[in-house]
Amino acid sequence: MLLRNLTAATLSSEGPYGLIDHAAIVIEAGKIAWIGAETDAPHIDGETIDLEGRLVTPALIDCHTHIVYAGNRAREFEMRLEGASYEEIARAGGGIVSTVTATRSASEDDLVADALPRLDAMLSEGVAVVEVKSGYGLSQEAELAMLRVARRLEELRPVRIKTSFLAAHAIPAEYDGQADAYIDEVCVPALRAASAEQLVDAVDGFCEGIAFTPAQIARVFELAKELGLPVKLHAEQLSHLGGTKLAASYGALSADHVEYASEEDARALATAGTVATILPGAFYTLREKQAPPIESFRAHGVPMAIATDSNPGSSPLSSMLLTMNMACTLFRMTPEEALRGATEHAARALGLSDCGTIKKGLRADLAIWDVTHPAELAYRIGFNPLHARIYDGKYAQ
Ligand code: DI6
Ligand code: FE
Repeated sequence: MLLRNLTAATLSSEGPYGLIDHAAIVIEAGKIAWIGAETDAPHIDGETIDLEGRLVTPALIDCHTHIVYAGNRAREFEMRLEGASYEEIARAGGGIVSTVTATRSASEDDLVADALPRLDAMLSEGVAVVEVKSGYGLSQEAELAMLRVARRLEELRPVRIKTSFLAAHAIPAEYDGQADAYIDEVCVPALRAASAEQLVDAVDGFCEGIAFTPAQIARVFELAKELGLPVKLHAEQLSHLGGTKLAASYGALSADHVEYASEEDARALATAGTVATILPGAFYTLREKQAPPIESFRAHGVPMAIATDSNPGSSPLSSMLLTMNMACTLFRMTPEEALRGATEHAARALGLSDCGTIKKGLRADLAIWDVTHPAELAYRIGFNPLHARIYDGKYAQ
């Protein structure tokens, strides 16, 4: 298939956005076979499609989500508007733990049905890869169920799902005050079991005052290392506990949130080659004041990904386009950083090297937009200019 009469934001060639005007793309067997100026395009036997000047980018990647869960937390939203903080609600047994109760009592079929509309919202904005975390089960059985549901989503839609094991997300009521016992008796055996069932692509944790200490997370990461699984971490979201440095010391794929990360943390991420995943949806929802140190990340050359953090509590968001806008407006990232964060660097945050830019040999996962310049993607609010999505070399929706 030859796509012609388009502008390509390749993110891989020279100049801003790796832009190629009057471009063409040849797709063969699900891969980019050729990309360049249309005047140089090779002759092909297959179908030719005129894109009438539209913009083509790599398909978007949402590299941090919690879309598998039951119920919602609209009541908690009301409580926060009445003055309660996210942490107070969590300590009073609401928050994550209330979603755990709903998720444990749902069947796997129910969880699939609940997750699909959230996934479909993402796909409708040109997303081709979604990371999905466990973490609302908090028992071996319920964590494995969540991961099985995540895997099933991939069979039901044209999308790639990458799973992260996140049993170290919160302390369930039955282990109240016994975080160490929860790590040893639930997280560790559940990770062994989930890994044996091939349900785990990466291992995650929540390093925070209301969750787990760096020492507790390190025990989970040691097992991940033994099992040969990459790690990532919710770090420095609400306070500075040292999770970012811990993640970097394990060569993590990413450290996520990182609002309270320091200059030294930025240096550690750069040295380790760990991506900083920026999650403006949670910052916005919780009306946080501390913005992540974007300038330090820039100065030290830390690759920045952005993601929705789609979850029922701190980020009931399923729009990568709105996330791109928030990254610019709230954190002063540039529209080019936002687009790279939603593609190139998001791929890296998932350990994927076959997508995220438009380059010969990579997967033909593309988004075709009714815009003329890529900055328009981050600029509009609540408007979806997607014309079509190409997944695995085929038009998909
Ligand atoms: N940080 C988050 O933003 C989500 N999990 C986490 O560790 C919040 C999850 C929730 O509130 O349900
Ligand atoms: Fe999260």
